[in-house]
Amino acid sequence: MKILVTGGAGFIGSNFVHRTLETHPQHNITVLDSFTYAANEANLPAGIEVVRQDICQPLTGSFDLIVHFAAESHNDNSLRDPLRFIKTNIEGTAQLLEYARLNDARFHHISTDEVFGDLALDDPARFTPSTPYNPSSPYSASKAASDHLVRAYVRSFGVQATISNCSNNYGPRQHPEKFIPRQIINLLHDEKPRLYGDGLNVRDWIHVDDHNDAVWTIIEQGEVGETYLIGANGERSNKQVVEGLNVAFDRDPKDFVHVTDRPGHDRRYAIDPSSTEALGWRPQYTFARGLKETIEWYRANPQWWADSREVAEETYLQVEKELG
Ligand code: NAD
Ligand code: TDX
Repeated sequence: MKILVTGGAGFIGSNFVHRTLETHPQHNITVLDSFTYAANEANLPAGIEVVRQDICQPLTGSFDLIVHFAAESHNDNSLRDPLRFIKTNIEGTAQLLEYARLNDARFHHISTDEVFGDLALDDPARFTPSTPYNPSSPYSASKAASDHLVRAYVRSFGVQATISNCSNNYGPRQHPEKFIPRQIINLLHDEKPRLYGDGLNVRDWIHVDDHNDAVWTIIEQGEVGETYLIGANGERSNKQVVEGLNVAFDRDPKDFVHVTDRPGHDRRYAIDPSSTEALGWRPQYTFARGLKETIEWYRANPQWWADSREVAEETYLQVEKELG
């Protein structure tokens, strides 16, 4: 197949490209990316074909399959500049769906568990494909809208599309603005991890390779028109994650600081992954192994994160001042 990977220079998309070269070398990959602040040239394997283009522009060329990762992906940014999220995540997805409609291309849409809103800490429920949508931030609302567009194109035009909603990813090549890399890099500088609010918010962590293997399972085994939820039974509070990181750096587990909370901060996400497990997929990573390898990756690649970390920390400083 000729595969177009949108957002292939970002975190999950680039890991998908690397993984696909290992596990599905028979396919031909093109990356489409507009190289926003979130992209990194060094994420791309040598020799890969790249189209530098905004997904809001009409797509040309001939592709059998589009795997659509490109998005504005950071909640904190969506609180400062929501319209950028509406444009890329909604209009950009619609533009790619038009290509799929007119060219009869298979489409896989990468989405997030955040479309379902949040759960209370003591709620026994987890998200399933039939959980009603209830997004909280401009980011998650724009992802929810993009999911609705995919379903509308399946129903109205017969586009051959599937959707996956995954929980929080971690692993190599994740931008230093995100929680786990930010704290690892703080610790590499002998600085304390920074927890929003009380630190009791829960995220359901999955290693990026497990996510991408699930995406391939859905592309190959999934039913067109269906939605699949991807998660690795990895619920942990942010405080637990930070304590584990401190231990990995031989520090006092309680040596972190609380900073002003994110406005509208979702309390808990939790995925019931049985829809994807029914296709035969299982996660391979334990959180302990994944975190250890991720720490080692950041330790070994300071040139990859030095510049983007500086910019991200300047922005965080500004946000902390604004939020008081
Ligand atoms: P990322 O921010 O690391 O990468 C996004 C990539 O998209 C970047 O390379 C960027 O340059 C590109 N991009 C952004 N706007 C573009 C535009 N208008 N045109 C072309 N390219 C553009 O994001 P990520 O964490 O890798 O997330 C990838 C996808 O996975 C997103 O759709 C996100 O909603 C979804 N997702 C992420 C997570 C997570 O934990 N990170 C979890 C579930 C789902
Ligand atoms: O410094 C921090 N301290 C902190 O406590 C940062 C950056 C974050 N946090 C908290 C906020 C969240 O509860 O950690 C948790 C994770 O934060 P993020 O890495 O910003 O991720 P989140 O907002 O949960 O969203 C992520 O998962 C779902 C991705 O960024 C989204 O793209 C994906 O859809």
